[in-house]
Amino acid sequence: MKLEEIAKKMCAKGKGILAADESTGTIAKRFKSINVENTEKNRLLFRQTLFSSEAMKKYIGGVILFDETIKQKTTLGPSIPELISNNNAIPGIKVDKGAKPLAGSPEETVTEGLDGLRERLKEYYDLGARFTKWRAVYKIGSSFPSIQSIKSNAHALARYASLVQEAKMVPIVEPEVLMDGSHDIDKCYQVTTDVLNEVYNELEIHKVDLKGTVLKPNMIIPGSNSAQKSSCEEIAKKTLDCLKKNVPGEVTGIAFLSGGQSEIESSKNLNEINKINNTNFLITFSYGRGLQASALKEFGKDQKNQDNVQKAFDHRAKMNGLSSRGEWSEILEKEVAA
Ligand code: 5MM
Repeated sequence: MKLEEIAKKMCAKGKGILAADESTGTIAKRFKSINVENTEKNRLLFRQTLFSSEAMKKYIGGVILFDETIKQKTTLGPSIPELISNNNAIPGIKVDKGAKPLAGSPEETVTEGLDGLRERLKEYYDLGARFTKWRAVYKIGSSFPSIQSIKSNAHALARYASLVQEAKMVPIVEPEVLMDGSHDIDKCYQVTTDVLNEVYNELEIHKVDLKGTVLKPNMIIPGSNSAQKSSCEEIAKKTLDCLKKNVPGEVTGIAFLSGGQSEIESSKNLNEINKINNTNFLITFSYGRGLQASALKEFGKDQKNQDNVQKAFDHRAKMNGLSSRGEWSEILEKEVAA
């Protein structure tokens, strides 16, 4: 498949991406919150339960995996990437090695993982991956993000994306401006503008074909400790405006991260964005917490009750599928949940 076709399939109307690429440390935190032991067996059980649910075929275009997961064989027979492909979704892989302190500005981070990436990409392609993800993280503060952080992360994202296309996979480019802080929505807009400009400047220098990429950005929202509360209409308007002004029109898909918003907030905001989307971008979700929080709770109650875990996941995936069409409503949210 051509890269553009892969990107279109990942973000097809009514579908989105499941971010299940929590590294061992992050999944440890998630499991601790539900009192589940962080063992390889439990990680496999939780993830294969999600990947074999009804929602996969209908609402999920792609799944982002972690290195351990893409190499696992399920207890159902197929390998994890086979299980995902059998459900008509595309397996993808997180290839960065995490955000590390940035020398010269150690309170900020730069994402590492370029060394040996060409070789790792070949291995992941052979395991069935057809897209990848790299996440850069920017924090907002009185003197953050620094120019150094904006430039170094954009450069790494572009070198990553270029290598991924060489390996015939679609790069998800994820520049995440964190929600942490007491900044207002306009500060988020301004920082996201600066970040996106530098990212697309570097992608152009590194000859990345934008049609074969998916952007995974944050929405434009006030900081999580801000006194300001914005309506979903304002969030949608400012987010779409920021994307229209700063993302080149050739980009095929835009799949948001949930970034610490609640499940309902992230569905509601995505829905509002799609209601007013007058661009050619396929706009959808690439949620981790926004898709898994309720399913994780059910898993905490009883790891053997796969039906309840799948029911919770199916519901969230369906709600976000509706949001990707601008067809979600609070009535539907309650009706289906009941
Ligand atoms: C699922 O979490 C991903 C992995 O995080 P770590 O590398 O820190 O373990 C994360 O990159 C995720 O894909 C994005 O941040 C979006 O997830 P949310 O939960 O914000 O939708």
